Amino acid sequence: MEIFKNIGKIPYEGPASRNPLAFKFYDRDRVILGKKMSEHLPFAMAWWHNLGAAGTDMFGRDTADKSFGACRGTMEHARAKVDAGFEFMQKVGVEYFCFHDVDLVPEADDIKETNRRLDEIADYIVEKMNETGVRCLWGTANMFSNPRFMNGAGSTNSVDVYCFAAAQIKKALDLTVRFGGRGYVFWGGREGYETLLNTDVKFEQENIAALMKMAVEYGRSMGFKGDFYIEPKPKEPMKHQYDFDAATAIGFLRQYGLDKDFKMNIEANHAMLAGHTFEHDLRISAMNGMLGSIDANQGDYLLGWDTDEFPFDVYSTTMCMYEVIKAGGLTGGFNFDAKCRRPSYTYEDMFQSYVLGMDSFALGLIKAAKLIEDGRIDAFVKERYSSFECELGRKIRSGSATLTELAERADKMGAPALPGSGRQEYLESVVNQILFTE
Ligand code: XLS
Ligand code: NI
Ligand code: NI
Repeated sequence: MEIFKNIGKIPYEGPASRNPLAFKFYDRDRVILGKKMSEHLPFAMAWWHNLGAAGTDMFGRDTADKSFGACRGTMEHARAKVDAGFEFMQKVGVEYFCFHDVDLVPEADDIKETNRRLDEIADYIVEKMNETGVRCLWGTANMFSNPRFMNGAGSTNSVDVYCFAAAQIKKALDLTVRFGGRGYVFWGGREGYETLLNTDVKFEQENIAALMKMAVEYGRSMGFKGDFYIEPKPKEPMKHQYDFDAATAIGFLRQYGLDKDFKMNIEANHAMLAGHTFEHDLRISAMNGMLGSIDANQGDYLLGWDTDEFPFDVYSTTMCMYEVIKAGGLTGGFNFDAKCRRPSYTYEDMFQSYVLGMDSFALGLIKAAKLIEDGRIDAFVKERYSSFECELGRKIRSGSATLTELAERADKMGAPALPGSGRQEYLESVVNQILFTE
């Protein structure tokens, strides 16, 4: 049964089109830097936002109807969401989806019953995947919504809750493997604290690492070849979360010997909450060989929380794609962890949001490729460090210089010359020139 009856397949019509339900920039087969746009940009639909979120906020109930013709909270509704999701992905041309366990079925009190429901829906999802060619980007377990996780999952003070979390991870990994997922995500939703007065930080971090280690062992034992991801976020829901940003998460992974199996899943809005730009966390991940996947959304500088808006800021998508291209692409993809605004409650808005998000990233890709081909930024950066291209510079770089020989050079030079202009304003004007000309 067709759910989005008045909406057909979203076509590419080009920059001059005024059709709201057509792509202006996302032309999936267009080749950029030797690869198709669709290969540069493996987009994914987030099950929870697109098929679940209905506009509720702290002050008001749902504005959108996401029942898809079924009674919510039933297995009939779970199936209707599968129907809606696959129809949506096909019409909008998105080839991947991401899910939490509890996005797929209503959760029962007893995990055995939840798991039975998950198996039932997984059969149906696999059927749809085979029919359509849609694939799974990553899966995860929701270990933050249920009251049992009020003190965290891996960081909980209750050994029973810790075991329950382990059981959920085990099942979510089973499903991810069954769906052929590229990755498995740990977003530490409540892995943090409200006050140090009641918290043993070391104990909690060690337990989180132990849980991750067990997940890796289990996943690898059953043939999961993909990446595990940490999705850093500094706060919300907790006041302080342990996976504060990419640098913190990478340090944690190295400390506990998890860095070979894990990469980062960087969310734009989370980077902003950590006081960083999106591209900062991408750069830190990439230079450590740990840029895995992206949660593609954007935040609002006037609001201090995770607003999960659809990407609109082309400066940001351009700088993102600049980092991604330079890193050689993602092993994961671009998951729209984003939701329509509360007053955007129609089916058409759901599609319109994806048109906006996909077009914003397509534009970002086109412009980032131009920045790289243009070469002025790269040339400037290279030149900026060129003073190290001397014998002593090479010794410093290779780690064989001594403090004494550097001091000898300083003794001979008098005052060093100023290190050269950073030319930020010039570089920004280059970006604008590329952004606003054909
Ligand atoms: C919440 C996170 C969440 C993860 C998956 O802020 O972004 O949606 O992506 O659990
Ligand atoms: Ni996310
Ligand atoms: Ni988020």
